[in-house]
Amino acid sequence: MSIQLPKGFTWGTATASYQIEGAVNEDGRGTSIWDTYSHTPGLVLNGDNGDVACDHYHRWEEDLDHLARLGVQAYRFSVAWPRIQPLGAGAVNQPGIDFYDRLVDGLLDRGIRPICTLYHWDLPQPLEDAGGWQNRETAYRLAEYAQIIAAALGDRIDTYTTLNEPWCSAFLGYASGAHAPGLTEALAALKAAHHLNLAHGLAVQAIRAKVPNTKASITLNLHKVRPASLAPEDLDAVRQIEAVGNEIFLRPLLEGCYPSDLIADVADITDFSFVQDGDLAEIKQPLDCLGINYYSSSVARRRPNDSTSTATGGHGGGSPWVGADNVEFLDPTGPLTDMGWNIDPQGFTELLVGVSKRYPDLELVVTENGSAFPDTLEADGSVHDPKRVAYLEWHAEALAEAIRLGAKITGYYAWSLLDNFEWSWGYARRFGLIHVDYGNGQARHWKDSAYRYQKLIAETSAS
Ligand code: IFM
Repeated sequence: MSIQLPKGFTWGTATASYQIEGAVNEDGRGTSIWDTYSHTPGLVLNGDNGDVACDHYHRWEEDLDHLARLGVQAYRFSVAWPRIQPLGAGAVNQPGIDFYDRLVDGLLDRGIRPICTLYHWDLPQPLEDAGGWQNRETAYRLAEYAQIIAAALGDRIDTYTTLNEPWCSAFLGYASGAHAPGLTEALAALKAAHHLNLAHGLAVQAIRAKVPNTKASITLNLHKVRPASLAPEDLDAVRQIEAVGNEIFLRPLLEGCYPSDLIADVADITDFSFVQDGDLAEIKQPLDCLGINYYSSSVARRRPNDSTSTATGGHGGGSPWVGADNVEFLDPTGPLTDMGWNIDPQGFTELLVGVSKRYPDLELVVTENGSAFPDTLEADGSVHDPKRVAYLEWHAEALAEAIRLGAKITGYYAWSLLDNFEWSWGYARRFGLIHVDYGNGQARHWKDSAYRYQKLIAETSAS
């Protein structure tokens, strides 16, 4: 495989606090909605939780050494809000700040640029008790927390990302119930989406007020959906999914409006009166780059009248596809990952090129891409993961193809540095380049895919 990338292209890996840190009761950390959710019997596979996870809180130096050995230029991590403000508001917990302070300095000492996500789903539980993302006030709390982090970490951070995948926070958290806090209410999810958008806009302003020259961003998991046929009703099914899956974020963030077709699709649920005067101006802040996470694609169609399909494109009790009850997803085809997701590098290229065509001045960064497969740790410490290696190579080629076709992409972050807590799938799904031996003190072992990524970075980063 030989790929061409622009000079200065950034290779990195990504992780998230609750998925790797553990140490949930240490140094004054408060409780998050994922502590509550994962400790509720029956919600997470095998009863797993993030109490220990990869024990990154104690092993962070070793993990940074792995990053250095991989040769990445940047590392995308998230800050656990409950470590910084255990109650989600007011008093700051200095030991929490100190942890990220050390982490950031540790990255810089190794020549790795820190990319900091403020919110990767671990909302302080007291904020959820007050309504969580359904409550407009939570947006203001995120801005306050953003200001604290910006003041503490300042210009040592290369890029601040306000939110990771707000679609998941809103629609898996409040509509399908597959994620914390586990609600299944369509209106709650729509309110949450708006308040997340507002939180982003307020947080960007708070960050820039403290660190004027830093880069500000947000990461979206944009859905690549194809129609089952060219029939108008199937094309409309795709439009519906894109409206509530993508446009509900892209349009307010980048164009300062909610799309009229989305408003019509959900008219039975809400009149959008939760959007207050001035909100859209707060939300539409100039972005230095847009993060895009991509794993797979799907095929949608108008649900036939006699359909008995329960395929909703999500998991959990309800459907995340608010306002799209008349849409169904076809079962994925071809080789699937351990998540049951298809493998569609061409969809990756198309998605990136499509967004770049719409927003030609906007820099794009692939903030997550990767695959889960079952792994075997051999007696000699090796892990042979040819499927993950192939997934990585295909998507690196697809990325290069998108750039060749004109997409303005400046970085790629492999998900994930380590095997970790895969939310409602617990530890039963492994996305890491590096194997974590949970039964054996969380020992780290490089998989073949880690060696492959190291080689790819070395080959494409040579000056
Ligand atoms: O593990 C998650 C991550 O937290 C957010 N993006 C998708 C990944 C794989 O499901």
